[in-house]
This record gives sequence, C-alpha cells and structure tokens, in this order.
Amino acid sequence: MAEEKIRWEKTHCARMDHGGCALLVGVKDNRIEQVKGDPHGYLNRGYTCYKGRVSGDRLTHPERLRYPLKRAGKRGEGKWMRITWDEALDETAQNLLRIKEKYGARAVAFGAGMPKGLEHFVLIRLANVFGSPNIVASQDVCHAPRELTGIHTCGFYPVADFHNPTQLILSWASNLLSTSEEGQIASLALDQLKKGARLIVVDPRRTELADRADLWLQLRPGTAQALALGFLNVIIEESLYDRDFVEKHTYGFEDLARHVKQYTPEKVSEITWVPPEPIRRAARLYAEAKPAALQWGNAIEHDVNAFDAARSLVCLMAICGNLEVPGGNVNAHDPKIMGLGEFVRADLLPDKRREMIGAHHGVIPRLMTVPPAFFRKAVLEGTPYPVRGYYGMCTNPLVAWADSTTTYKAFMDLDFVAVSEIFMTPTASLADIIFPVAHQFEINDIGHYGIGHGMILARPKLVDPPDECRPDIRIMNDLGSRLSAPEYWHKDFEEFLEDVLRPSGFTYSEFVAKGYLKGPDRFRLHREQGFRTPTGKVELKLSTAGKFKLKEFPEFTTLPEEEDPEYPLILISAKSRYFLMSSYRWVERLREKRPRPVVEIHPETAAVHGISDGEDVVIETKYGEIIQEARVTDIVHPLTISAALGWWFPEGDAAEQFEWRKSNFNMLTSIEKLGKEFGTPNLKNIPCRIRRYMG
Ligand SMILES: Nc1nc2c(c(=O)[nH]1)N[C@H]1C(S)=C(S)[C@@H](COP(=O)(O)OP(=O)(O)OC[C@H]3O[C@@H](n4cnc5c(=O)[nH]c(N)nc54)[C@H](O)[C@@H]3O)O[C@H]1N2
Ligand SMILES: Nc1nc2c(c(=O)[nH]1)N[C@H]1C(S)=C(S)[C@@H](COP(=O)(O)OP(=O)(O)OC[C@H]3O[C@@H](n4cnc5c(=O)[nH]c(N)nc54)[C@H](O)[C@@H]3O)O[C@H]1N2
Ligand code: SF4
Ligand SMILES: [Mo]
Repeated sequence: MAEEKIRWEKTHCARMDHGGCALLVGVKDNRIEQVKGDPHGYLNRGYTCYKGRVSGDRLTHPERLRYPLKRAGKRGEGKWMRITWDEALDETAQNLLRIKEKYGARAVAFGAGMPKGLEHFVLIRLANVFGSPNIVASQDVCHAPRELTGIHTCGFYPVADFHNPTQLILSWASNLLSTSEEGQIASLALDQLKKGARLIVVDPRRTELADRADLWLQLRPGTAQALALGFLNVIIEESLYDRDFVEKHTYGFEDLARHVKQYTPEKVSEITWVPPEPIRRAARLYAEAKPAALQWGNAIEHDVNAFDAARSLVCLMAICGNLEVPGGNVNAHDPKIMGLGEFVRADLLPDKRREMIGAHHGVIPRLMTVPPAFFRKAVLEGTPYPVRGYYGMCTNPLVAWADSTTTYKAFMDLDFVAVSEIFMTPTASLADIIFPVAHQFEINDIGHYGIGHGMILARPKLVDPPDECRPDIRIMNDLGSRLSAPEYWHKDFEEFLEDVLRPSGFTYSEFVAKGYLKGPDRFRLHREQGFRTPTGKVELKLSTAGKFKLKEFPEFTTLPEEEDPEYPLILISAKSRYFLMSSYRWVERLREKRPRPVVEIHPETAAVHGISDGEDVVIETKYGEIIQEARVTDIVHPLTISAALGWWFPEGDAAEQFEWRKSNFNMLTSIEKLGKEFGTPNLKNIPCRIRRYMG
C-alpha cells in the first residue's frame, strides 16, 4: 500500500490538563505523528506546552487497555480474564440493578474526576436516569470552593479576563506557567505582561512566575484568607476602594469595614510571615490598577478554610471595582447551547439536593457532587445510608483523594466496582469490570461544556481507537439502555454531541469546521440588572448566612492543622508540569522528564537533616509516611517542603496496586478534619518531618 502523506487537522488539546490549546495535529496512517500549536487558537495563539506536544503518546503504549476485562482472582489480585463488550455491559447492569433493588438507587455512586469532556455530563445523566443523586468527584478540592463562593457572593464564578487589556495580574496560589487551568492558558497571561501589565504573585514557592513578578509575597501556607483580609484592611483604611461601585452595588460594606479593622498589616504579618510593608504595597498596587485581574488558583481550595479564602478574595475583587469589567474578573456567558440541567435530565431527580450523601453533612447549597470523604463514610459506615456499588470514569481515587488508606478500604469493601480507563491504574486494579476507553484524538468530543468559561471547543476524532476501545459516552449510552428505559438514550451515541449544539443551529461537523463557540462578552451587566444574589448586590456580608449556616464575613481563626513540635515543617505541593495529577506516568516521553517523585527542600533544612540533593527522603506526617527524592532548592521556605503529587508506578507490581503507598502524597493526608461548606480536607499545609531514607 502506498504510504499516506501527513495530513494536518485542527482540534483542541484535552485530558492533559484543563487548558484547551488549539492544536494542529499531523496524522498519518491512523497515527498521531506530530502536535503543534494553532496560531489562530482563541486561548493560546500558537502556544503549547511539552506535555501537549507529546500527547499522542497516550494512545500507543503496548500495555494500554484494549479489551473489556473481568476480575478473575480476588479483588485487587491483578488477575483478569478477557470478556466481550456485551458480557461486560450486561454484568455491570445486572450488578447495579441488584444493588438498586436491595438498597435503593442511591446505593450506587457514580465517580468522576474533574470534567474532562462531554462524558462527565453523560455520567450525571446516567446517575439521574438510574435514580441516584450521588456523583462523587473531587470538586471539594477543585473549583467548587471558588465557583460556589463566587455564586453565593456575587451571583457568578468570577474568572480572570486575559482577553482584554489589564493593568495588573494578581496571581494568587496559581501557577499558570506549569498548570494551565480551564480557559486560562499561560500564553494569554504572558501576553498581558508583555504589553506592560504588572504582576504580583502570592505563593509560598518562588515559581517561575514569581521570578517575573514586580512583587512576590511568600506567604506561610494555609494563611491565604489572612493575607486577603490584610489587603482589605489596607484598601479600606486608605480609602483606595471603588466608592461608586461600593455604594451602588455592594451589601454590607460598613460592616465589612468594621470587621477587617482587626486585620492590620502588622497582625496579618505575624500570621502569614509576609512583612507589613509588602502587604501594604501589594494592596495599593492592586487597588490602584484599573482594571486588575485576580487569577486565583487551586491551592486556596486545599484546606478546611477554603470558603473563607475564596470569600475574602471575591470581596477584594468587588470593592476594587474589578467585577464584570474587561481585564478584571468576569462572568463568562455561554453561547446558545443546551443548558446543563436539560442535558443531564435534572428534572428526573427533583429531590437530589436533599437526597445526596452530602446533604446529611450540611454542605453549602448548590454543591451538586458528593465530597469523596463523605462517600467513603457511606461505604464504610453506612452514613447516612449504605452505598454498595460504584461506576467510575476519568478518575483515580486511590491516588487522587486525601487519605488513600481509607480509599483502599472503601473500594475493597464495595459489593461491585466498574471502572472505565485507558490504562490499568491503582484504582482500576480494584475493579470487578474494566471498560477500555477510546481517548482524545480517537473520539468526537466537546470541550469546556458546563464549566463556566463561556465557550465550547471542538475536539473531533482524528484516528480510530485500537482494538476494542470505545468512547465513554458510548459505554454509558449502552449501559444506560440496559439500566433504564431506552427513551433516555440514543440509537447513535454521538447524538449527544448534536443535542448540546442544537440551540446554536450548528451540527457537530459544522461546529468542528468553526472550531469553537463563544458566548457574548457582556460587561457591567450589573448596571442594568444588579447581581444575581438575594440582595441584588455583591454580598460582602452574606444575607443568607443565617439560613444556610454560613459565616457572614470571611475570617482567619486557625491554621488548617494545629502546630505540632513533633512535626516542625509544613508540607505543601504543586502540580507537576509533566503530568495531570496521577495520569500518564506510563507515557515514556513524560516519564523521561520526571522519572521519580521529587520533594523540594530548602538548603538550610536539608543541611540540618544531613540530606543531599538526589537522595531518598522519608516524608512523615501524623497520618503516614512516603519516600521521594530530595531536590535541594531555595525556591521553598526553610520551614516548608513541597512534595510531588499523584505518584504510582505502572512498572510496579499489579497485585500490589502498582506501589500505590510508596510515594503517594495522599498517604500523608487525612479526612478527620473537613471544611464544613465543601467537605474539603487538608491537602496542603500539614505539619510534617523528614529524614534520610536508610533503605
Ligand atoms: N494531595 C492532593 N490531592 C489532590 C490534589 C492536590 O493538589 N493534592 N488535587 C486535586 C484535584 S485539583 C483534582 S482535580 C483531583 C484529580 O483527581 P482525578 O481526576 O481522580 O485524578 P487524575 O489523576 O487526573 O485521574 C484521571 C484518571 O482518568 C484517566 N483518564 C484520562 N482520560 C480518560 C478518559 O477519557 N476516559 C476515562 N475513562 N478515563 C480517563 C486517567 O488515566 C487517570 O487514571 O485530585 C485532587 N487530589
Ligand atoms: N501540568 C498540569 N496542569 C494542570 C494539572 C496538573 O496536574 N498538571 N491539574 C489541573 C487541575 S485538576 C487543576 S485544579 C489546576 C490547578 O492548578 P493551580 O491552580 O496552578 O494549582 P497547584 O499547582 O496545585 O498550585 C498552584 C500554586 O499554589 C502554590 N501553593 C501551595 N500551597 C499554597 C498555599 O498554602 N497558599 C498559596 N497561596 N499558594 C500555595 C504552589 O506553590 C503552586 O505554585 O491545574 C490544572 N492543570
Ligand atoms: S497547556 Fe494544557 S491545553 Fe495547552 S498544550 Fe499544554 S496540556 Fe494542552
Ligand atoms: Mo483540579
């Protein structure tokens, strides 16, 4: 056969982080040959990162899952038999229906990671149609604190607008040069810096972004809300706030002003380790820049005080007049596409809010997923009711959730576990049935649906999947038809793509030709319509505090975990630029860049402990210990160490879940103490100690 010539196709990067860079992909003989940035990309204008460029390698590993599997030995023993698709789907359906009959539909939980594509919403639909209110996802530590606190405070999720000129970027616990976020790509922020925007970085680590900053505040981990309250204090005391906006559009300003009087830069300095002068300077710079974009990151959501941290930052955006202004923090409006509620058939479960496991624990209204800590209580203790079955996709809980030991117990305890995956992971290895999935480049998909960034991205199929791999949405469509009335499901699963697009007037192939759809830019809508809160204003003081048992004002009460002289260092982490959380450790070109997990330790601290660069170190908290390789570097504070996340070893023993205990950060975390609003555990800011590993 004549060799095919390379053909260049357009798509958007996916499932490597949450970014969404537009790509030009070179395809030849059903293989991805090369990936590069599309200069016309709306979010990236040609930019890509290394892992995006090698993302085709995810598809070709010889050990990729290619056939449906059924557990042959005991759970977790690593013994499998190949079965047909019909057998896998039938068996899964029978088990889930058996559990439903015995305990009710809510005894089956549906597991997802962070939304990666359309399958996330098909999963919610599957749960709704099945009758279970329980979607377990890591939203407790990823976006829900920011999104829902935004919605409760100002009626929307305020995202930094890098598409319009901004005078200053305040990067708070965010690390865009390493970790692109939904709709927020490093290149857009860098463009703004090139055009003269100033940069303030709030981060306990001196990141590359911090190196480029006009001002870097190295705060003590776990004190974000104290620092933000200090900013509010300076801005109000020095009358630097936007008077007109505050008068017309905020509720409770005078009370907030009284409340933050106590957070003087001097007091805040004692809590945060940041000296008073830089606090004053940063607050003034932020307040005086018109507009300023606050790029808030994941780390503010990683301890029990997430609600206070997010609240204080929304108040900061508001009083400086940065909400809903171009180059500030905006409400991104969706294009004309199908609403989420309709897509997931929310109408079928009107009592979901009250029925969900989380409701029993009094989580904040509008949190529509179950925090993993509460899911495990339901499995292991039957609180508030038993959960016995699990169907999971796009997630690896054994490594990704806090307190891996409890996760292991919960998965071992369940009556039935089905997982869809690309590769055998620690969690997949605890399943009864495994579905092999087709992946990015092999499926037609829509990106960024339902995540509040006001756009959807085309991710068309470019190559065929190998062997028997199938798209997640097909698997769930087929499972759904076995679990419920066929009317809820499509003859052709790709109709789901058309459903989303129908209101726009585009077919999926027309959408692919267009590349993306974006909602209208609507700035300062509050001038006509107010804010979508009970008072119609930004609620600096929460009017619903009494009703929902929330705090009226953000405050700093305690560190996430008590100080402990036995554990004198503070443990934090930052996501790796080469991996998405626990994913893709098996991709060679990524693994070459980061063969082993690395913990950053300050030279003084390393010297005190007799540790040299490259040596193995034991990291220990009250909850467990792991081993990682020392990287001696002054980018961390002497009292802080930053360990790598998400580690397991695909080359390790399958019967031992690929060494899931050895270097996995979440062996060091706990779910004893949880934030009330979102059920968030302390993923960071944990007292710890280190020692040389002696073998
Ligand atoms: N200690 C600590 N814990 C954390 C965090 C932290 O910072 N510190 N971060 C938290 C955050 S922000 C998040 S979002 C979570 C992430 O939690 P998860 O989403 O559970 O973690 P990932 O490692 O991204 O796991 C994704 C899994 O999905 C698989 N996968 C990828 N694409 C597909 C697909 O198309 N279909 C299917 N079926 N599977 C696919 C991958 O192979 C991988 O095993 O972790 C949280 N856990
Ligand atoms: N390459 C890559 N990209 C990713 C991901 C990935 O795993 N890898 N994950 C995706 C996901 S799921 C998410 S949610 C986002 C997360 O992306 P980011 O929001 O950037 O989150 P992190 O990398 O967890 O942490 C960001 C910064 O917080 C700092 N930090 C640590 N502790 C504290 C603290 O106590 N206070 C403050 N102020 N800062 C602290 C860290 O030093 C780090 O520089 O990225 C997405 N993009
Ligand atoms: S930044 Fe994210 S979206 Fe862009 S190429 Fe890298 S992995 Fe892909
Ligand atoms: Mo996340």
